[in-house]
Amino acid sequence: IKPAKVVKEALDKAVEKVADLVTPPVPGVPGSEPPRLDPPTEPRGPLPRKPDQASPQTRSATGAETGAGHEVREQRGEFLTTSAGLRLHDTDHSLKAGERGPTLLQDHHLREKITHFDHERIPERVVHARGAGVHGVFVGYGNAEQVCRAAFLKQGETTPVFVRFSTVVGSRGSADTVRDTRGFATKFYTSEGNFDLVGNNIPVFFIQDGIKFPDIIHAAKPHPDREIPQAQSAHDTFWDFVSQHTEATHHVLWHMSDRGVPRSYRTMEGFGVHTFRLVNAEGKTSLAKFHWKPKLGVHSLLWEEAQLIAGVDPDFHRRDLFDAIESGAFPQWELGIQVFPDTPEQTFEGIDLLDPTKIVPEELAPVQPIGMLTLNRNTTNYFAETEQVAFHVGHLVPGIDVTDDPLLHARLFSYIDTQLSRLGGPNFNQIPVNRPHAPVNDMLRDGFHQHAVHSGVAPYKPNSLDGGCPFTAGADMSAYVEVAAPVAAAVKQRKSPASFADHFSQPRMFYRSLSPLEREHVVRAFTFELGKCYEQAIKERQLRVLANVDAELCARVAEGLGLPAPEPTVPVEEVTTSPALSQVGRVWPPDGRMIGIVVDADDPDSLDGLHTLRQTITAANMVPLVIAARGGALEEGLVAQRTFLTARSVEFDAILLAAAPPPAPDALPSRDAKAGAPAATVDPRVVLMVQEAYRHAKVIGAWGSARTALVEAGCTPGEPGVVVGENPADVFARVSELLAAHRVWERFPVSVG
Ligand code: HDE
Repeated sequence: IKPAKVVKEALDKAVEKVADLVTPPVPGVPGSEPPRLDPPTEPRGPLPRKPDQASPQTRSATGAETGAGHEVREQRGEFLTTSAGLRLHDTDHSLKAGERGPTLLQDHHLREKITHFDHERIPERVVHARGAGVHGVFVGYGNAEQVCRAAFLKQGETTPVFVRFSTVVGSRGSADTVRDTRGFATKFYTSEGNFDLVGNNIPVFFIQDGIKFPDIIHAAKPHPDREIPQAQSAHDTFWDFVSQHTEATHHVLWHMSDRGVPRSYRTMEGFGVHTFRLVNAEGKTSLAKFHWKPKLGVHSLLWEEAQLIAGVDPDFHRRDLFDAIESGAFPQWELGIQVFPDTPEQTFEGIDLLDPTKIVPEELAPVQPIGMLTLNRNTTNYFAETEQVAFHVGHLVPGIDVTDDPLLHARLFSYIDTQLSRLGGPNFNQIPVNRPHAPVNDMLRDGFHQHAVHSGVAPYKPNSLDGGCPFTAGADMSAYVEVAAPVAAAVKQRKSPASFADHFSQPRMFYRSLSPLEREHVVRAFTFELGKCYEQAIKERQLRVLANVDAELCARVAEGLGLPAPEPTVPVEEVTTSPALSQVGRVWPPDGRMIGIVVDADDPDSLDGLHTLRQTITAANMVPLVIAARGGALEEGLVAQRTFLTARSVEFDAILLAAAPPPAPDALPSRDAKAGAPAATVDPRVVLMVQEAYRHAKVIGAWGSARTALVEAGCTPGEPGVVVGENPADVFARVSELLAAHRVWERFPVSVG
């Protein structure tokens, strides 16, 4: 038996052992379910897995599903050891001269433990520091073969992926729901090598040329003198920059729209932003833009909700993603492409395809779905996977090539460079989460954190000593061959093409394509952000930019700031709108929504029908959460997962009232009580929950005596989105229908349009 075989067998056994440990219990199978000591107080009960999304487990058995051969370190070995494998006798007391010290320098375990701890942190990403990563699979539909030869797009081809969502500006510990662009980076571990699609949830970018990236980021990051504000664009330096750098205007419009505050990572679109060049098996090229379309629809928070959540649950998006996957409600996106002919001009309908501040409206070039992404496994270790994953726009596969977009070219440099300091050297592709699943046979050698023990003597080409190995592959053997795209004979210069000069018509198209209600949100966002600036000159300059976008937008923001609205400096021409840019007014599946159910722990009548209601909600792929004055078991099989102290309306998409619970002793005094008005009959925290849900245009349902709580909160039973009925089933049926629109938009003074 070869030693390598023994090691492999031992490793396989270890992996099996881990798999046993993480295999989820099978309800009803004796011995499979762990013994329960107390009624579960899990935040969310598991949702049934959808048949077409079945996965044996939510976490990968090998710890990271990161390719073959890496070691999984269990926390379960028999004895605690040092990193050199020495069994430890005591890890709580340092070695001292006598009980009272001093401590002896010879204590190797103390020094190793502390030294390692001292170096646990690595530099956070300079941008996109705050993120959440998960594993999944991508299945190609096959239809892309006409334009792209990439193997992972072939019909039925299943490719493991790792996706990391992120905010851009904030530090690693910042809140999830701040107004910001979101990163949507996908690593496809394809059979031909890794392909990284490093995109955002906004289809355009602040700058047209990568050389400006440090400028926009320095402007958006906290002020260098006192390092505030954290994870915000509402401050002077950001607006100072974008008000002078008008190519940012289109991105800024998206940033100020509802896209800047997504409801969930699961309800975000994703965009590759740049135009890529695709090549099919015959060598024919096309230009294309990548899109991710969420199956759950595109939904956002309201700004007030986003601000509340940043305090109530700063991990809101991260938790939402993790919980959804843990409970088997696997989020899905379709990958789509807009395809354009690869003409010498590289324009489409007059739009320069190399300008990353422009989109091509879907009405002009429909997004054609080419595959499905399903995220179905959470990480086992945040640091090992999410923190150490290294994406790179240069990780391409045969069939996908770059264009000359000057923003993309700077990125091609940046993404390796940044890992050298972030991940400590050039061998970051050997970190498990980054390892390709395709065989690697490079001639890169040595360097910090080298994991491979390379054999052979000739890591160079040509060589004869290693038999000339390895050989280069032909284009017909999945080798990557750059497209022989012509490069214009030109003089060297620091200049942008004239076709990059129009900075206002697309922002105008975006703004005017939104419903009145979404436009209202844009107006308020600008007014809020500029209202946080100290410098009058910056506000005035940004108003001059807005005047060139849309007179109404400019006038309304100016009014909010108490400043005069300036005249435009360019002709403000009519534009054709793109209805696909609006995210309201459509019907979406209500899957994954959080339904809060308020009960009275001391009133058994309020628990009537709740078992069935919870099952109905779960069967509809939504998540029921019972809220009571106190936690724990309410009756056999029914547990309060939230209390009036731990729940806040912003966590839920709809609130159901099964009771109007009286004020509990730990409730804060209400204003009414102070004013000497008749004592409140409903717990003030429930009243606040209903009032907030109402203000945030959420559906509210009540049955039986619970209607009192509605009335006490000032809601009129029967008005839009305030559903009353005799029993939970009828009320929930109506609530569920209304959730398809995401919110009760009629409740706002401005309509959806
Ligand atoms: Fe990035 N970007 N970027 N970026 N970017 C990084 O790479 C950079 C740009 C995006 O989850 C960094 O590994 C430059 C556009 C995402 O790990 C860094 C320029 C788009 C992520 C970097 C851009 C993105 C990054 C920081 C202008 C949307 C997070 C850490 C030329 C299409 C990836 C790292 C993750 C991360 C540089 C512009 C998306 C410094 C120089 C445009 C989603 O290399």
